[in-house]
Parts: sequence; structure tokens; C-alpha cells
Amino acid sequence: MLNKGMSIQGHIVEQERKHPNASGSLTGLLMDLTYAAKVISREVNKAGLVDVLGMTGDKNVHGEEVKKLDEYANDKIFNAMDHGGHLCIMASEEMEEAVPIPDYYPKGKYVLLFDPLDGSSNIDANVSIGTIFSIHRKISDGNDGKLEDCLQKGSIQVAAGYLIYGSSTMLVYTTGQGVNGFTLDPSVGEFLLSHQDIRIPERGRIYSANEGNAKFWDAGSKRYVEYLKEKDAETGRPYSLRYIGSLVADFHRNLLYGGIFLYPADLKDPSKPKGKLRLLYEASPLAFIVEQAGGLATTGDEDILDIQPEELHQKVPLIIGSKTDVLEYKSFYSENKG
Ligand code: P6P
Repeated sequence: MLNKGMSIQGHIVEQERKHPNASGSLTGLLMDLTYAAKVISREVNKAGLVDVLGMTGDKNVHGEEVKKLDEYANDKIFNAMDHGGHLCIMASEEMEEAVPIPDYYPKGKYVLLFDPLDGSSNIDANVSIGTIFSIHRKISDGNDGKLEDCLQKGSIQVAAGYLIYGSSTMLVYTTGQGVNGFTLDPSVGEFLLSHQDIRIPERGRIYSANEGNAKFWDAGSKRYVEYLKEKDAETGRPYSLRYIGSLVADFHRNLLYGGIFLYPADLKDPSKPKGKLRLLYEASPLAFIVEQAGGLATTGDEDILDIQPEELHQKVPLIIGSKTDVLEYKSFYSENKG
């Protein structure tokens, strides 16, 4: 039985109880992750004070090396997760290659893929940023984690979630039993249940896109966004444009209020042949969450969760949000496909 204010530990154990043959390893993994999240939250929330605290150059007041926040977040997650015995391999946006758990640590049956601090370029403007994570089961033979354990379809994720470091720090996650949100109470250092069984509205009134790229989009995406600007009482158009430029912040708002986020492929920029966002540790975990909350996530051509990954840092177009909105997008996309 879930109740408001329940700690995330209690919630995770409740989720584990629903799987009689659960070993408790996923529980341990998620608890280790929440510890890392608390440490990152503390650092992100004081980042704005860096200059005030006199942390200049490469050394802070404690004589420690001051790293870029995303490198810091990556190290915190990696060091919190590498020795717990729950994982066989980890992969991060900050690391070129996947890193198997070394032989001097016990190895487990799970795989962790994460973006340690997405949107970190916004930190100086005090814009909300986030950590995104995806958890898979090991599928390769032997004890050692391998790249193939990382390259799995989003539809078979064991768990996915994100932290949003904003006016408060929240953790939103799913293990396939719906989506729940927990808000960090700094006075006790615990994530407490604040958003139970999150459902994304069937249709929103918000669209999120960097329209500065619109001339490089496919015809369907262009026509869809123009359609959203037309007046129509029945569908609530024109929609409002809300775009922070921080994926977790834009996604989180649309998850709670309803709406659609679009980052289509950029057809003129060879560096963004398939959009800008990464499949394994951005699009896929958010797609698992949004589908668990009643929404949809697509590239236009295929559901995000159905994509068979081919490489670790693979990019995909991402259109994600309220079910009716994403279905309308798909109709524009397919009708205008060259
Ligand atoms: P653009 C931040 O750099 C990020 O990776 C996501 O958090 C965000 O949604 C996107 O890029 C913004 O990209 O091209 O609009 O600046």
C-alpha cells in the first residue's frame, strides 16, 4: 500500500515484494543510485555559490580538484555503483566506452546506462537539469559485462528514471508497475513519495521544440508544428510553446501537465543526422517512463522502445509526450514522408 510521504526505500521494497523470486539486487542497485543522487543534488544546488564560496581555478576551498559538474556527477554515480555487486557493466554519456565491473569487485546481473547530468550547460543560468538512468538485465554469457548487454531494446528495460535538480530535487522512476515521483526532503535526506501513480494527460496544450532548427526539419514535423499554432477550440489549439532547452525539465513539465516534446532529425547538419538526443540513456528511459504513464515516444518512423541499438552513443529523433499529441504527430510525419 503506497501512501504520501512514504520513503523511496519503502517504495522500492514494496515493488520488490511484487516479484516473489526477487533477489533484492535491484532494490540494492536503486538504493545505491539514490545515494549518488543525494550527493549530486547537494553539489548542483550549491554550484550557483561556486564564485561566492571562492572556489576559483582548479582547486576548491578544501584543496580538492573542482571538476565540471557533469564529470563530477559521472564520478559520483560510477563510484557509488561499481562495488555493490549488482552490476556487470556501466555506460555513461561521459565515457566513450562501456566499463565492465573490475574483477576485484563482485559482479551482478544488471546493466546501468546513464546520462549523469543532462543539460549541464544550463547550470550557470540556474535552469533545472537532470540525471537520466536505464537499467537492463545482463544477457551475455559468463560473469563479465559486455557491450551487447548495453545494446538492448528499450522495451525490455527492467527500470528507468530521472532526477530533476530544480526548485526541489525529485526522483521519478518506474520498474514497469507505473510511475511514481519522490521529492527530496533535505532536512532528513530522504526522497519521500510526492507524486503517486503519475499519468500523463491524453492530450496537452504545450509543445516543446527548438524552432530555430525548424527549417532543417522534415516536412511532416514542420507542418505539425504549424498545425499546433492554428486556432481550434475542440483540440485546444493554438498550443503554448514551452522550451527550456533542458531535456529532463521539459520532459518533466510535459509529463505532469501534458504536452509534446519534439527533437526531430536535423536534415542539414551532418553532426545531427538522426537528431541530437541519445537513445540508450536519454530517449529509451524517458520512453519507458512516458509509456508507463500512458503516453508515447517515437522517432516518427518507429516507437523508441522498439529500436534495436547498434552503438552506445547512438542518436535518434525524439517525439515524446501525450498519447493523442504523439499520434497526431505520427500522422503528419507519415503523410508528408518523401
Ligand atoms: P538545443 C542539453 O544540451 C540537451 O542535451 C538536452 O537537455 C536538451 O533537450 C537539448 O540538448 C537542447 O538542444 O539544440 O535545443 O540547444
